[in-house]
Amino acid sequence: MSLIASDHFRIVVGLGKSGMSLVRFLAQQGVSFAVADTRGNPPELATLRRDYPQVEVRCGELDVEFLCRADELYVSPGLALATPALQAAAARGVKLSGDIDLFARNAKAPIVAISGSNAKSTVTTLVGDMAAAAGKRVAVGGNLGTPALDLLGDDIELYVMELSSFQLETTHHLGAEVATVLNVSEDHMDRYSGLPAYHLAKHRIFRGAKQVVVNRQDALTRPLMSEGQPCWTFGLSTPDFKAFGVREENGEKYLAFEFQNLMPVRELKVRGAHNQANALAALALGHAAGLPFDAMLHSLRNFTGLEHRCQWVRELDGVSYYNDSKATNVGAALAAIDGLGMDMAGKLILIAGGDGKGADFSGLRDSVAQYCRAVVLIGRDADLIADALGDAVPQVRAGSLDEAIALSRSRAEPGDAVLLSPACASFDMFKNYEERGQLFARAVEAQA
Ligand code: UMA
Ligand code: ADP
Repeated sequence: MSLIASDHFRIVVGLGKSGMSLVRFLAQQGVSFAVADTRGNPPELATLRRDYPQVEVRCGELDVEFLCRADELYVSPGLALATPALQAAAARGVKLSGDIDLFARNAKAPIVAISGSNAKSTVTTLVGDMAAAAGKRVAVGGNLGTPALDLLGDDIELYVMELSSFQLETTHHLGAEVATVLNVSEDHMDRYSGLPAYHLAKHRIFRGAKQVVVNRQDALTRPLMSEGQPCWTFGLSTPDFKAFGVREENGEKYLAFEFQNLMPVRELKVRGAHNQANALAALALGHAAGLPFDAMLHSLRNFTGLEHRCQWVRELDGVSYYNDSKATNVGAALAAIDGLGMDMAGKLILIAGGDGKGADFSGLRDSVAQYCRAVVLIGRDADLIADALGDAVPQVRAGSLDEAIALSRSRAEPGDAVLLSPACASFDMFKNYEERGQLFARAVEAQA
């Protein structure tokens, strides 16, 4: 049974992946709706016209009168709620919501909800793997991969959802079994008025959550909790009650729960302290969702990491090359620089730059000074990064990724690592971060 009123009229605003999943869902429920998109030719227009020719579509500038014909607008995550036409419709009493609200109302199995500035995809994938290893029929998606509404199914036993701040902005109630904000650092400052607004959007994930998971090393991840609400924590420090962390015994480091060692850290295949934190977060979420430790540890031992996240590409002339193209903000790049640099101070050549989304790059300066031999800057915001780094290390500019690789190669010495970790979005030079990472890996592999 659908949990949406059928006598109301809706408009789906945005016709990308989320918009198309809304169209499929609403059509299946027999709800009357139309579609609008600010673009002249949105990505799913041809699919919509082919599969749902009867649905009215308005492309181009949003028409407030048209929007006000609806009781409720389902706004795609790519469209800012501050868009004047949306605000005008809201002022006239039209409700603004999104696909995650509808998903939450219609999901019959428990939801593990994961947000954060970084590590969402890694932790979501890990928890999904853990649930599958435990024999659960699990659906994994959201901001990562399959849109939420396309995951709904009567046979699903657990939903593991990556949720972005954009999706959470339109989410009024989620009711997750367990929810977390993994970490909070500046991102998407071209869309938010500042860190407080971004933080508020992320914390909507806790609405109606039965249990929460908190990062002990990041106070901004801690929600306001009701009395008695179970709270599990994770962090790299020694764990106490209801906590996951790292314990050291006889010179060996272990992932641990409370006072019990779970597995040696060295058995993880993913590198860097940030990935130990990610493994602990996944364990905390999985434990809260009722997954057994043996299945979770089996998944952790086999997890080799996701593409474009601190991924080793090859060794050339004694130099290792890493693709961290998914580092689209300062926090992610710092995790890679610190994570790799810890074992090789002064031996990193960092390739950074692109579309900075209004970020403040000064946070990079100390780590770059400590761990990098040189920095090669690319893309639109190269000057902003150069100014923020000052004279921390030698810098050079490159007009293309190929040139950046050539310049890095000429500066690297045996034992060094070249790290593409841009701290920026890719849209000024590439289709997306995947294309940037693939072109980097291919160019590195082609080097003779
Ligand atoms: N757009 C318009 N006019 C519109 C609607 C959208 O110009 O009327 C533009 C937006 O500015 C945006 C682009 O179209 O740049 C895509 O927006 P969309 O809302 O149509 O996107 P979808 O195809 O529905 O994809 C969205 C998520 N995209 C964004 O949040 C920008 C996808 O996350 C997600 O996988 C998908 O829903 C399914 O849930 C991608 C992403 O980049 C991976 N997310 C950001 C991130 O991870 O940093 C938040
Ligand atoms: P998201 O889905 O939140 O973007 P990903 O798992 O795709 O997260 O990783 C994005 C970037 O963040 C990658 O560059 C990765 O190396 C980096 N990263 C991974 N884990 C962490 C962490 N715990 N803290 C900060 N950065 C991280």
